[in-house]
Amino acid sequence: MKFVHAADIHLDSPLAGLTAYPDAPVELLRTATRQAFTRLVDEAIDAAVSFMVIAGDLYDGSWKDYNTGHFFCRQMGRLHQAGIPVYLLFGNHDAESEMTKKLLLPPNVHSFGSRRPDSFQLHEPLVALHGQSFREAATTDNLAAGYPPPVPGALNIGVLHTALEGNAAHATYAPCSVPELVARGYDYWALGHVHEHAIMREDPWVVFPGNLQGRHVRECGPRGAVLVTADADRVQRVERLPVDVLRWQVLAVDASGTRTLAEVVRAVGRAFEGLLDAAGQLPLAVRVRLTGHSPAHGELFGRAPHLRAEVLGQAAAIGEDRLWVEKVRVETAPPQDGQALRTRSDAVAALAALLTAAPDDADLLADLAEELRPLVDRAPQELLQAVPELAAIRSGDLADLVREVAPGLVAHLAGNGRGP
Ligand SMILES: [Mn+2]
Repeated sequence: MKFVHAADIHLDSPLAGLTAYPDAPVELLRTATRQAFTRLVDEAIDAAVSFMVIAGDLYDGSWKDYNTGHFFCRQMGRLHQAGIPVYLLFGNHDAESEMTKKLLLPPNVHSFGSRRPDSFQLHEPLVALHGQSFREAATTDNLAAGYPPPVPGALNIGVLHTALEGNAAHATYAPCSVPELVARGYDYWALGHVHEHAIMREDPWVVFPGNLQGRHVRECGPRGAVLVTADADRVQRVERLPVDVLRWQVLAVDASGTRTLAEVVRAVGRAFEGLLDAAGQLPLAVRVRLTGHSPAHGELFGRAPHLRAEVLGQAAAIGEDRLWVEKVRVETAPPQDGQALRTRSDAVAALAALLTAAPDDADLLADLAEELRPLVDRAPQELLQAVPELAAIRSGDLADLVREVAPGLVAHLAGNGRGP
C-alpha cells in the first residue's frame, strides 16, 4: 500500500522576489502553487495510491473569491474518479476562523473537525487516521495530547499541524515533543507547518514533507510531498516526491580567481551552466552571491547596476527562459596582499580625518544636507517620528549626527576584511 502525505500547499499564494523584473515569468509566478498541486494529483493517480493526507495550510488564508475553491474541487474530483480518498486537516493559515468562504467538497474528501480529534478508517488493509484541525489561527494548545489510542490491528496515522517544540524559526503552534508523539503508539505522524522537509524519526515515523512549492529565495531546493510505502502493520519507506514547477536556488560564485568585472561575469555564466545541467528541465530562480577576496571588489561595488545587467544577460543567453535572477549580492572583499592593505588603511585614515573635521566644516555639512534632504522628504511621517536622526537631517542640523556615526563608520571600514 502507498499513500501521499503533503502539507503547506498555500494554494494561490504568489511567488515573491522576481516580480520586479520586466521579463519575469508572470504567469508561472502567479500559478505555481496550482501547477505543483496538479502535479501532485497526477503523481498520486499514476502511483495508484490508497489515499492522500494533507496536514494543514492547504490554503494561504481566506479566498479572495471562489476560484481557489473551484480549483481544489476540480483536483479532488480527479482523485474521486480514480477512487482515491483524501484526509484533510486545517492549520493556522486555513483555520476555521480564518476561512470566510466555503464550498462542499466531493464525497472522497474527509475533513478533520476542529472541536475534538476525529478518526477515519479505511479497510483492506485496515488504516486508522486521527487528527484535529485548527479552530483559531493562534492555536497554542497541545492538540496531540487529546488524540485517541491506536486502533488495534490497524496502521495508525496521526495527522497534525505543529511547530513541535523549541523550533525557533516557527511560532509555537500546537506544541508537542517527538517523544510525546512516539508514546501515542501510532505508526506514522503526518505533520505539517514546518516548510523544510524533515524526517524527525523513523519507526514510528515523524515526518514533515515540507511545503509543496518554494515561494521565495528562503525556500530553496526541491519541494513537494512524500510518498509512503507500508504494509498492513508497518511503514516500510518514505520517499520524497518533488512536484515543484519552479525552484529557488542560492548560487555562490567565488570571485577570488578573477581580476575584473568581465571575468566575474564569465564565472557567473559558467556557474549558471553547471546549475542548469544539474536541475533537469525545471525553471530556476537564482540569487547570485559573489564571494571571496578579489581585485575586482571595488569595480563590483562601484558598478552594481552594470554588473546586474551583465548577470541578467548571462542568464538570458544561457537560460533559454528557464533561468531567472532574483538578486545579485556582492559579498566580495578586497584582495589580501600588502599593497592593497596599505592603500586601504591610507583611505580609512583620510576618511577618519575628514569625518573628524566635518562637524565644524559648514560647507561640507551644507553639501551633505542637500544630498540627504530628498531622501528624507520621501520618508513617511511615522518613520521620521521613530528615527530622530532623520528629523535632524530635515532640519539641516547634521553636526551631531556626523559626530555620532563617524567613529562607528571608521571602525567598520578599518576592521572589515582585514587579513591576518
Ligand atoms: Mn502553518
